[in-house]
Amino acid sequence: MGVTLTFIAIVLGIVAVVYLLRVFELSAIAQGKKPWEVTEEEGKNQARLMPVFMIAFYAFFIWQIVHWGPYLLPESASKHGEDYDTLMTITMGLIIFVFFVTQTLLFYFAYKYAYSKNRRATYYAHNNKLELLWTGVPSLVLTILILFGLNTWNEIMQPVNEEEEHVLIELYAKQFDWTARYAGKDNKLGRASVKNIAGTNALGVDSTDIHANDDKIVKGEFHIPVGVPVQFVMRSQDVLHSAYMPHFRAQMNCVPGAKTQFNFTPTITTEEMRQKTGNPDFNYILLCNKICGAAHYNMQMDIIVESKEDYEKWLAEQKEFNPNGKNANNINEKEIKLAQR
Ligand SMILES: [Cu+2]
Repeated sequence: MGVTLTFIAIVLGIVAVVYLLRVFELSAIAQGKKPWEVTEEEGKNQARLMPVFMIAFYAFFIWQIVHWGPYLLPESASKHGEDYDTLMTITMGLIIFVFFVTQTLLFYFAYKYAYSKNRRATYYAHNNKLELLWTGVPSLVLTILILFGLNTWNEIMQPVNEEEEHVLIELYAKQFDWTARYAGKDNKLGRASVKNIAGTNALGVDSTDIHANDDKIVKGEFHIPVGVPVQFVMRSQDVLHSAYMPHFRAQMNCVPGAKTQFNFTPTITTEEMRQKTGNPDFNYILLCNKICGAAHYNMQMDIIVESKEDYEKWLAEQKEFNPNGKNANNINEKEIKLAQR
């Protein structure tokens, strides 16, 4: 009721203002004036307001940066994140520079060339040199930015070298939580399929695959070692999700029926980042960055970055998926026979 009354009051207020303006207009016409014509004095007043508005506009822009700046992400905690941030800084710097130049010109021209009875506009239809300049310069700058971006992208998306030491983790998404699966001693993830999902096996890991025996399934939080490349493989059970690890400048879609991947090398431990940010409760986080349903906001997992020794100690405490390797051998023999054919 209150909302309806407020709405009616606002509408009536607008109607009242419109009629009031109409009354002024009609009374001006009755006095022989032409209210739709802009006088030179009115034009000059508008022109004088231009620099005032420009300064207020710039002040607001700078205030926004200072006010919201502290809410931005802290420095990148992954190797590739530094290149990513450099690209971002250069792009933003360029945009802000162009913003100041073009807006200043815009306001200056509006001020300088306010209407004057004694001045006529020059008819100036075309200038090839100018056209070339303002097409050529932005094209060149954009081409350099795009090439720089493509190069950075290619480097980021390069999969981990299999020969080198690395950690292999599967991030499994479903409405509405994450599960991490470590590849275990053999550093190979066991096969998995939706057909195997049953009871406690929410990830559908194939217990007949020998590589699945030593896989370790972790919920709530997962750990990664500092300075070691981590290869992530993403899967989804139901809808599109997106694995988003903002502090590592990492994001990848999780697509039902397909595997996607992303890798990065963490460079700052959780403890170090707590000191850097001055926040003793700081935690790296894995979020879902696709609105995937009602409890999407709740889909997150903490990430702990620690020394290799601490990481290995933690991993050793986690349970293996199939410690006795009950059914595993059969399939292995079958696989060997298939391979021999
Ligand atoms: Cu989700």
